[in-house]
Amino acid sequence: EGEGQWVVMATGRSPTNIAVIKYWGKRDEALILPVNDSISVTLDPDHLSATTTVAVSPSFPSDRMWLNGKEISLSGGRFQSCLREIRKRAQDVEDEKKGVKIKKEDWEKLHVHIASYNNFPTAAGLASSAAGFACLVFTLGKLMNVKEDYGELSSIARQGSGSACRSIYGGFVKWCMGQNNDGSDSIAVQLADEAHWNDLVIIIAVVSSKQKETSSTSGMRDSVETSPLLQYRAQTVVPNRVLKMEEAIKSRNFESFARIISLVEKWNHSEGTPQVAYTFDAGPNAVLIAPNRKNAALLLKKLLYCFPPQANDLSSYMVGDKSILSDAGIESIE
Ligand code: 2P0
Repeated sequence: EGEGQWVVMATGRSPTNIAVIKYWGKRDEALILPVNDSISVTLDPDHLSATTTVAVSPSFPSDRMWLNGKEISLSGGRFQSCLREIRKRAQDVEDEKKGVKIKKEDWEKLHVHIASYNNFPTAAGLASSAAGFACLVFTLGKLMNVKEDYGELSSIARQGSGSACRSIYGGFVKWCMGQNNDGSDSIAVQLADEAHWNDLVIIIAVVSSKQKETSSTSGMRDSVETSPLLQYRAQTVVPNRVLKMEEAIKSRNFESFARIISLVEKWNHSEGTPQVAYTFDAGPNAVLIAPNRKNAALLLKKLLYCFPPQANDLSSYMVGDKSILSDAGIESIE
């Protein structure tokens, strides 16, 4: 092998996350700074995640990226921000097996190839940008031996897509909106890790896998420009709910958790206490949260009875842990 023929690689995986206090509206579009704090649950990486491999070699003449096997353009400002911010923090790298030494200052001249796959349908509109940008930043950081902590990595991922900053951590995560104009304090922090409340079961009812008509970015812009309610939500409603939600997560109080994000009305009313919670993002697909496997199995039975998946219909149910199906006496959803 002649000099210049080597390739060094790193691979990472990041799950998507579902907000229980939503991020909606930006105060700075370029830096992606939000108008309110948000809180989310990061999903199990086995089911809804992005896996990204990044490679560097002196034989690459430019940065390139493939998403699910198809080449995509890296020219957008969001990709460029993430690449620039990670490159700036790159350190010396030594791969002894390959006999390769990359000096910190070499990273500016070296180019990367990025290959990313989602293990869920990208078109289903299930926060694929959150998993994708978190994974891109995390994996580039690994390749370039970046030493910054997760808080700093989250603020770089944020510049790819706001919700991506929350996917840097597992478990329950809060994105603090921050006060500074440069975004330095607009970072995500972990409220509780994935083991803290692992009885919770999340079921996603995929009602449509069509690309949504309004992107989150432009929906937020319209809301900021035209809605007199948005400011009220950000300044008055959310701060209070964030405190209540943090408390509910800390004490694993499902009743309080479910009340904040609303109820699956009929069932919950008939039982007197919340059995299941639900939430929607910027699309038609429902995210249902059960406090335990028993309620998750009951919920699945009710869903399949009322909304049976039809042949040639895209509706289906995404359940992380398939053994819940057998608990419910269901052989398979398809
Ligand atoms: C959230 N959503 O908190 C909210 C709830 C959708 C509804 O964050 O413009 O793709 O890339 O920062 O992160 C989706 O918006 O928007 C989102 P950008 P993003 O999860």
